[in-house]
Amino acid sequence: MLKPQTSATRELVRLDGLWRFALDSADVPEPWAAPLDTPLEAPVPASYNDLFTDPRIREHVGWAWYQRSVRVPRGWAGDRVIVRVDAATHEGVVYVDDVKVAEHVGGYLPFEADITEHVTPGAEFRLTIGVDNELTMETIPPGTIEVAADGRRVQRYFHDFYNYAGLARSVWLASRPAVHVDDVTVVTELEGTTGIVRVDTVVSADAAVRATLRDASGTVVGTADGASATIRVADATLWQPGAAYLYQLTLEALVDGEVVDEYALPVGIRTIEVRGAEFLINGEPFYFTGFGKHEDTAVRGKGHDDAYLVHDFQLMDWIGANSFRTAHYPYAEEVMEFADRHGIVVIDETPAVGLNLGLIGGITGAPKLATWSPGTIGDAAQAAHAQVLRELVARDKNHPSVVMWSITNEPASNEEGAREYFEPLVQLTRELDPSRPVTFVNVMMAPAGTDLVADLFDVICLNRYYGWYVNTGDLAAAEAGLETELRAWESLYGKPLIMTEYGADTMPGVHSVWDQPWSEEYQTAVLDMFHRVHDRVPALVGEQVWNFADFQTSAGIFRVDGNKKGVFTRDRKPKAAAHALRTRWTAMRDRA
Ligand code: GCB
Repeated sequence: MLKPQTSATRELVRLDGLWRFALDSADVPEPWAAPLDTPLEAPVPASYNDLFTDPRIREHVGWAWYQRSVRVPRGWAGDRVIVRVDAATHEGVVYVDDVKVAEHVGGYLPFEADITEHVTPGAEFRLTIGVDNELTMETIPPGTIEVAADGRRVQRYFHDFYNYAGLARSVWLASRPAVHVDDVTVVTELEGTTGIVRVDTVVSADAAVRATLRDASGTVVGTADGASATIRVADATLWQPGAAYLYQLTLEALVDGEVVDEYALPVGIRTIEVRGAEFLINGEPFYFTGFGKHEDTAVRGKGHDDAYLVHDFQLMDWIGANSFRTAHYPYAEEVMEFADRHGIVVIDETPAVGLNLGLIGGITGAPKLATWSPGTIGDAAQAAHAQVLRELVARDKNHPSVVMWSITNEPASNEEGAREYFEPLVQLTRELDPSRPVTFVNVMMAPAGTDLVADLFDVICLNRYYGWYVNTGDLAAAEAGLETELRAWESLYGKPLIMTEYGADTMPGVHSVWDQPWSEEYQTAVLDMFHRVHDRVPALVGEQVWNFADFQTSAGIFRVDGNKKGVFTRDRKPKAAAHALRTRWTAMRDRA
């Protein structure tokens, strides 16, 4: 599904702003059937949880309703009218007046509906969107719902970030010609200095296709006719980490020689290859520096915000980072486009986090459950996981910034059943996109030798907490343990390794001359210890600190108003470690 845009043949109205808002209630069985009778208004985009002071809203489990009226521009007569929801967490349903027009499961990927038959150009309609935040053993990510003694439903989940819900990204009304460009896949290769741009276009009906590629100054550098086209660009300017260059591809659908639709998308010419234990971008070894991030800010929750987008990328540039992982779910498309334009490398992750019931059991002392079983993570979750992969690749396949798919974070890859669960999903990812490597993020409890799936992947990502969850406060033991482990991965697989999480919770303002956990000095010392080991292990091709910034989690005694492993605070102030990282990473950047 292509992102809606304005073009010579398309128009777009952003439906962001304040919507009427209400929790689901037995008193109003059909909230879409009339104007919502509610004192509450909620902004779109934003998670709803932290907006209101009422704890029943923050901890609500189930459906919530957003509603507003929308006028269809009168000039849209003759076109298709589309509603597009960039994300509804975790399940969404859309009504136009009394008619259900769309349903979608999965909280971090877009969906749309053609509503032409239900609306009139020039007239208003009532748009109602329901969002359901429930996580079960059949959803990705998974969760369980318990019923408390007082009858309240309580959502439990196995991942370490708050279960924010709502319409956290934009909602759009779009026009599109009846005969239109429906999809496009762009893959680039290099032959010497010539860029090869392969373009596969899908049109909605019988129409001819014309592709035109322009350079950044607008000069046409190539054209091609047909749904399957190849454009050769002599002396191509490459999309490089830290030096983005984007060509502009315009696709036209033609009927009887007349242009009926036009769709444009930026194209970065670059190659990705895994060779032995190296990760190559444009044939050059690439070393990832940066972070596992989150979409998380005060008040907005996971609500997308362009000011934070710009500021976060500024801070990543300041600190010398060249990459990040979209931990632990696909991010807003605005983020991906920004990375494309600014040359930031992205490991694009699905929301398959928390597929590890032993892990949570270990921490809470609750009985351990087998992760991969019919009653826990079984066929239904696997089907949901496959669907998320299809939708993620469909959405993000054309971003030059995306260099690799991460299909899951910290699954129970040491438990029986892991291989049966993952093998078809890796296969599916490769079929969906043969042009990018596939990785997964390995958890500390499944080291080399006990992990059952790592050989299926091109690159092995590791989250390790030596010096924090193990060897707490003992950095000498931590250093020895980390090096021994990395050497084992290196010799067993011979594949590139990336440290996708390492770090320590840190309260800004806590200081110590000793190795004291929670102090700013200790966070720096843990990172320094990892860096000494990273520099000694050749197969280690990247380091992404956990986390870019502090973020909110569910309530618990392991967290102090959220996870404090940020190098920046939640409001983006640097802790001492930020300065140390800046020294290391800017020096590495200057040497590259
Ligand atoms: C992890 C998880 C991440 C947590 C982190 C932590 O391994 O991947 O989601 O937030 O550890 O801080 O415990």
